Amino acid sequence: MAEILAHPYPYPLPSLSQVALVIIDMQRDFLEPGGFGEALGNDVTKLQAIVPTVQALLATCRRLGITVIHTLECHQPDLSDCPPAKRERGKGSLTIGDRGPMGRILIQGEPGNAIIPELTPAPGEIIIPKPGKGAFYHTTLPQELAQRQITHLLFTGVTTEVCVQTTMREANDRGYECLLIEDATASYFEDFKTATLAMLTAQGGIIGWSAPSTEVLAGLINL
Ligand code: TIU
Repeated sequence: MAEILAHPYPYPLPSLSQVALVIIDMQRDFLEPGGFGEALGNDVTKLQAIVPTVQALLATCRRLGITVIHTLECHQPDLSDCPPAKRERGKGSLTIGDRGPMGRILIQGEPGNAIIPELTPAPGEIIIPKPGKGAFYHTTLPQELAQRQITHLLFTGVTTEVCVQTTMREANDRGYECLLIEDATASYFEDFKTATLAMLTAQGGIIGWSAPSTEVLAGLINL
């Protein structure tokens, strides 16, 4: 069986049709000034370094015909899917639903809620709007994966310790073989990224694997 050289040990790869590239929340709201990330007090420029790596992975997965899934953290304009607890959290100057320079913060369809132009989904790629941090909560992701008999998920995106980690844990509990691509995920806090990679892969890969994008690309191309 083909594999990816990964941590803590090689990640077995089945047929390409059972693999999906999952790109978590690469939205203007998190990567550009004036969105949700900045409203929470973060330096959003920290996330931009991974964009070329995610682009390279996306290009290869498209060429190989691997399923691509984009997620979007967002809420309905009437906020009916936003728990008051989430809206009140953070106590920033702007919160979810408020109008900022890129439109209403974290609201579906607003300019700031869009995926960054470098990673715009292609026709046929799966787009999963999600009201929570995890992509399995109140979404159609479980059905999309089941329909395609996907068993292996390669994770990228932001932020490592919030939406990426939550989704990878949800996926692991549902029996998916999960690998986090080390240089294709970013946090506003470098030490949180380091800690997340360590805790997900500890104890023999208690939640899953991690690997650099070079090894992921080599594994996929050899499949
Ligand atoms: N604040 C933070 O680090 N992340 C989020 O709110 N959402 C995602 O990670 N997408």
